[in-house]
Amino acid sequence: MSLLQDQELTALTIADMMIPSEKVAHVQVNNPLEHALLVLVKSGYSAVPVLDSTYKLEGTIGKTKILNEILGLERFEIDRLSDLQVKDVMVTDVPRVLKEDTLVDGLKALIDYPFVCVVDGEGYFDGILTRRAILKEIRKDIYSGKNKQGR
Ligand code: 4BW
Repeated sequence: MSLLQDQELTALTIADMMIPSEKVAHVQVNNPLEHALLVLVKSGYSAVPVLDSTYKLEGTIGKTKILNEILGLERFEIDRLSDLQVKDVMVTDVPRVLKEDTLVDGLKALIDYPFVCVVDGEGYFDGILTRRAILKEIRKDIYSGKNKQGR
């Protein structure tokens, strides 16, 4: 039985469930939009975090936002991919959680977003918490027998 299975679901922290920064695909604010689209297409993710050169979280960027930005009246204006930078298109108003926050804090944030960024007290990027990670913990709890009604 894993360490996490021994813990009460509500005792779990974000640190127990997050994907650490070194395993998260990301782009930087000054990257050309073309690079961001390449990262998104190659990784297969719909959206990824945007960081500055010191690894501080700046926002997120997604495929739909990029494609909308380069969509002209009748066609995609591909040249705009090299004219624009990530900072021109990214979303900055994104929720953040801390490693020490609880599963419930993460759950609340993930109702409206597929992933939420984890930062430290100074805003440096630590990783992401995904819906998949939370759902896996809830499934584990249901099948562990602690919550027999859920069977
Ligand atoms: O490459 C993939 N591998 C696996 N194992 N699953 C994937 C992959 N790409 C997509 N998925 C699945 C996951 O269940 O599709 C869901 C939606 O993907 P998304 O949003 O629309 O690209 C995935 O759900 P999730 O694991 O809960 O992840 C939620 C969102 O978190 C993803 C993506 O925007 C972001 N994300 C997840 N892992 C990431 C990441 N961003 C950067 N780097 C990572 N390692």
